[in-house]
Amino acid sequence: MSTRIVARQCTLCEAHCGILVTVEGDRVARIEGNPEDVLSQGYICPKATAMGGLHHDPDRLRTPVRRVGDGFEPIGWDEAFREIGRRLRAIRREHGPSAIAMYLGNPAAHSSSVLYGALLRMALLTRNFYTASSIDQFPQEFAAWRMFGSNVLMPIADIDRTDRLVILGANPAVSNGSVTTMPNAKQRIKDVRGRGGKVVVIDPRRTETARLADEHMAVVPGGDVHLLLAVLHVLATENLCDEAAIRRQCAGWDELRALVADFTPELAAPHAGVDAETIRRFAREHAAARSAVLYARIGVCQQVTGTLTHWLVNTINAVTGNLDRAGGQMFSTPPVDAPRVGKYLPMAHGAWTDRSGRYKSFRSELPVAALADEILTEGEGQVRAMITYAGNPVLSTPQAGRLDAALESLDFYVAVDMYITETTRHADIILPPVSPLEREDVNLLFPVFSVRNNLRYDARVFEPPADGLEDWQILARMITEVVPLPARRLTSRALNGVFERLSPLRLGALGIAAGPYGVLRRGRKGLRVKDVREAPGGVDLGPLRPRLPKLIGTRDRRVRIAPPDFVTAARAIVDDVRQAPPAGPEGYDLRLIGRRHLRSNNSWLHNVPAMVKGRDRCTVLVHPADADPRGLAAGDPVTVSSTTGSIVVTVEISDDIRPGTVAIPHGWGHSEPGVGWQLAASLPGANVNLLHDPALVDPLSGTSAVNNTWVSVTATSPGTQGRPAETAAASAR
Ligand SMILES: Nc1nc2c(c(=O)[nH]1)N[C@H]1C(S)=C(S)[C@@H](COP(=O)(O)OP(=O)(O)OC[C@H]3O[C@@H](n4cnc5c(=O)[nH]c(N)nc54)[C@H](O)[C@@H]3O)O[C@H]1N2
Ligand SMILES: Nc1nc2c(c(=O)[nH]1)N[C@H]1C(S)=C(S)[C@@H](COP(=O)(O)OP(=O)(O)OC[C@H]3O[C@@H](n4cnc5c(=O)[nH]c(N)nc54)[C@H](O)[C@@H]3O)O[C@H]1N2
Ligand code: SF4
Ligand SMILES: [Mo]
Repeated sequence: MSTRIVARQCTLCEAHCGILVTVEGDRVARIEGNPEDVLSQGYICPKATAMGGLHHDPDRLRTPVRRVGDGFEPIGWDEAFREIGRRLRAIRREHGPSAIAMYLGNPAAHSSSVLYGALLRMALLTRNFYTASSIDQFPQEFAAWRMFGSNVLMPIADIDRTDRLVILGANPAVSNGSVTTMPNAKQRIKDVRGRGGKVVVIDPRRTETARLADEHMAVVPGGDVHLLLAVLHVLATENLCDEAAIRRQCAGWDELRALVADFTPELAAPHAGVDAETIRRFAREHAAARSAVLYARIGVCQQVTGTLTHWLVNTINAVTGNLDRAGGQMFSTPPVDAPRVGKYLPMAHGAWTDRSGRYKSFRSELPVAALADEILTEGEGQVRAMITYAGNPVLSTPQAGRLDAALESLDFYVAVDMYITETTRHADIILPPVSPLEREDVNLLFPVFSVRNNLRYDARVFEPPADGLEDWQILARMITEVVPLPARRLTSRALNGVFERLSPLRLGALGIAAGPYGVLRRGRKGLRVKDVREAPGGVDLGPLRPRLPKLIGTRDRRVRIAPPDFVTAARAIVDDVRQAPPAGPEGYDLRLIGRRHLRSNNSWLHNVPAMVKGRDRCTVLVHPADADPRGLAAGDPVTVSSTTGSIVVTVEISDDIRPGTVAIPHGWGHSEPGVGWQLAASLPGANVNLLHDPALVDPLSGTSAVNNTWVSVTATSPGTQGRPAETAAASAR
């Protein structure tokens, strides 16, 4: 049996760790870390082996399928594309372009095929475009856009050089970093302390990351905004800021100082759940550090205060002189210089809204919270057809249990996915791409957010099957089907011919050639795709370098630290601070937040045996002080209810979680009829998004505030475990 080893990356999460895949015959025998990888240096997490599990998974679709009755039957590619074109064009003719909605999910961003996803979105000319970003990093993009003039300019925490790392609402010891690509985050965090620095984690749960830190501050969910406003108060009133940096870089200091003038730690404490003395000490220590950086991620994004919190994070970094300097918050210089061109992208917040007028478009898309309504609400502008690409919104977005019915009601639904999931089971046609190990790629997105500038390469481990298509090829064919073409029979073939020559890899090579390291700038010494192909660990392009003020998209090239709409929204918080913190609706006395597990990745690794062996993962974590009065014992099935819905899961008791708060992971609840992932369907767990009210969003960015749900937890009778209980909203609406 022949044995070979192929170097590439694991593309499951943003870390994109370098892996060495040992292939024996036609099977993956082993996946190990690649010690030569310039960013991950041999590190992998337990999920890496899932790359093999996915490839060999018998439940993974290998051919397009068409719905017949309650099941699916194989169908040829040409027939599938013809049918898709015919149906989508007819719907557009009759109801207009916005009758076709598109949803783009997280794994799309992990291959360059996403470029074709963006092109398809443009070809559709629909207002109904949705992505997972509006339950993820939208607040970060929104804050970056208003402060730096471009949504691409989400600053990166320079954690490899900082003397003080403060992490809010992120658990990189498990997630390995997001919007700051940092493979082996655990070691990088330990290294901060190893070189004499300090690490502070602000999180309602004593997380795996908090355990690595010097200090853990168990903030109340959503209390970060109070905490940070009070920190700013101390920094401003005790003259602890870097005035020279503020004069050089920022605009709005006077407004900001006025805003926080009376916002004392004593007033903030009951809202933040952190005592005043700790807040004062935190601010002083932060200002005294040689370099210091606040790094915040989705824990605070998924809050009604998501954008405000990210604004305050960036602002504190700026006013303490830690923006655009080593050890602070920085911007990358990636091979395709997205940070430089980002400011030319149209953001046009509110260019259109959903039909209710509640959700504004941002970045040319609508918040996903509007999706079920846009399909179900009858009348002018109703969505009649849907395309999903690499997403599982039935499990990953709050829709009050209505998205199943909504998808089922569509005239036509086509999914680009390799599994029959809770979402794609409603499709008329499913188009599966080849497995990740069958594609060749150079990912140009994550170097934009990496802790070091780099370029890395994904080699094919297996040749794709003769009739296999990559995502971009599938999407290109769909573009051909939906763009208006004269003499379609003749011209569509010509257009396909053009697309086939424009693989994302080729387009990427052009981008690299024109980029800061490329042959067009550096001549013959410039970086080419060929160079990374020949460097099995990729190419290191050095540490992050200062890039301001040039990069900034604001007119005077200054950082807006007091955007008027942010100040107005914060003013309301300041004005209300003397009132008692809000309580939940009658009968709901616990706050629900999310949680991620090292062997799980959102909704879609649960069919790989090595990822789900061992204990039930979809448990509700409850503090003993909350479990005891409710008579809950570890391992009991319990009913978790909100005003929106209710589910049954197993209880886990731990003092790692802040009293009054409970945590449940998302992406579970696979036992719906008709799903194709057999192993996943056999597992316990329920869909936590049935509990979250879709109407609860960050009012600035429209991001779903899923870390802000009031719930009750009650003992339940055994035997109902793992099944969604009755969904209140499904009957109420
Ligand atoms: N309550 C709650 N909800 C959350 C979150 C939370 O913390 N709490 N987190 C949110 C976040 S951060 C995210 S990113 C979203 C994720 O939400 P989604 O992106 O909607 O869903 P995923 O679970 O990532 O599902 C990915 C789908 O893509 C398919 N897929 C995988 N690889 C490929 C590929 O290469 N090509 C194609 N065509 N398909 C592929 C998989 O089979 C799967 O069906 O969930 C969000 N939802
Ligand atoms: N193993 C694994 N890795 C992953 C993923 C996965 O599903 N599994 N998903 C990937 C994806 S798509 C993403 S976007 C990233 C996300 O990466 P992270 O942002 O690191 O995500 P989480 O692990 O959900 O961490 C969020 C933290 O916020 C805390 N939190 C909740 N509410 C609040 C609050 O109000 N304030 C504060 N301060 N903290 C709060 C939670 O307790 C939790 O510890 O992870 C990626 N990596
Ligand atoms: S951290 Fe794990 S899942 Fe993420 S890229 Fe690295 S090995 Fe893959
Ligand atoms: Mo995400």
